[in-house]
Amino acid sequence: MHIQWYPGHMTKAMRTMQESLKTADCVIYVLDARAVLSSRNPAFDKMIAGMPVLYVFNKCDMVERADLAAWEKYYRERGLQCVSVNSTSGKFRAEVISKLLLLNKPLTDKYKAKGVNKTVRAMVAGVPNTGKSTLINCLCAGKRAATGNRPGVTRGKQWVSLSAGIELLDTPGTLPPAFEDQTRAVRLAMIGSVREEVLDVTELGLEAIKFFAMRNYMPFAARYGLDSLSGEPLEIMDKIAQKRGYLLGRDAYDEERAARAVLDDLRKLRLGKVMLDKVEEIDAKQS
Ligand SMILES: Nc1nc2c(ncn2[C@@H]2O[C@H](COP(=O)(O)OP(=O)(O)OP(=O)(O)O)[C@@H](O)[C@H]2O)c(=O)[nH]1
Ligand SMILES: [Mg+2]
Repeated sequence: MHIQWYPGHMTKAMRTMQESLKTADCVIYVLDARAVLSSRNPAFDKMIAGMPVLYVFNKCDMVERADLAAWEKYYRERGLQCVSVNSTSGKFRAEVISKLLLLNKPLTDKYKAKGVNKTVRAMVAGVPNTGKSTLINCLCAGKRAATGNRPGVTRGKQWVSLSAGIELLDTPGTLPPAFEDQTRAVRLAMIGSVREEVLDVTELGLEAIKFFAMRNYMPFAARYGLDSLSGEPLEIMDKIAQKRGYLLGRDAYDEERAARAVLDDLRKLRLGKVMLDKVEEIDAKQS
């Protein structure tokens, strides 16, 4: 499968972000905890080079604690500030705010020396559907920014004031200009950051099956009553369709329906807490 998606509004969004960055002191970079690597946008990384960044591993409730701890260690060893968050819970609010203030301390101290209380302006950015607006609502302890479980909910610009001397700018999710790395593209699609209209759902389902087979992830086999994950992805998909009774006519399988079931199960945690990007994969690539 080859995912290629870069609609006009994305170019515009990137340009708007470049403009907004001029008035921002720092960036809150919201990554999906399931895909810490794939949800980085290299074009955006370039844009924010040199700025203070707080990396938020959001949706931490969707992965195992130990898997995410490996990413936290990886980031911290590189001197990067990160925090794991479940934005749908208020529990993480204080930690994020204190990390944000700490990140900006050199700046606020400089102003304080001149007798000025500087408001910290943070731009909240990330690929679509990572939970940027939900995080803002969580930090503001109230519903202010529009959210929804599909990519592309936030379109315009929205600055939100926090009582703690912080202002947040919500931005629309932006994808890398071209998906050079198809593994990354597939994983973004698996977590729901790519609009379904531009995807072949059956193909994506096959990619998901390929992923689980590669990991030999037995909870996947268990969910669909399969003995093993060996064989071609299409054979596995047909077995799932057969077990579920997803048929088209008398002897054809409804592969799209099987694909939808797999993707839905993955996104709703019915396959367990699946970490798509593992730190070891970077090491493997580099060695
Ligand atoms: N489980 C879980 N779900 C979350 C979390 N944060 C956000 N969500 C859900 O993820 C979906 C997307 O959230 P949004 O806040 O709209 O995401 P966004 O990044 O603003 O999306 P765009 O504006 O489309 O780029 C919603 O269904 C949220 O409820 C989290 O920490 N854990
Ligand atoms: Mg949003």
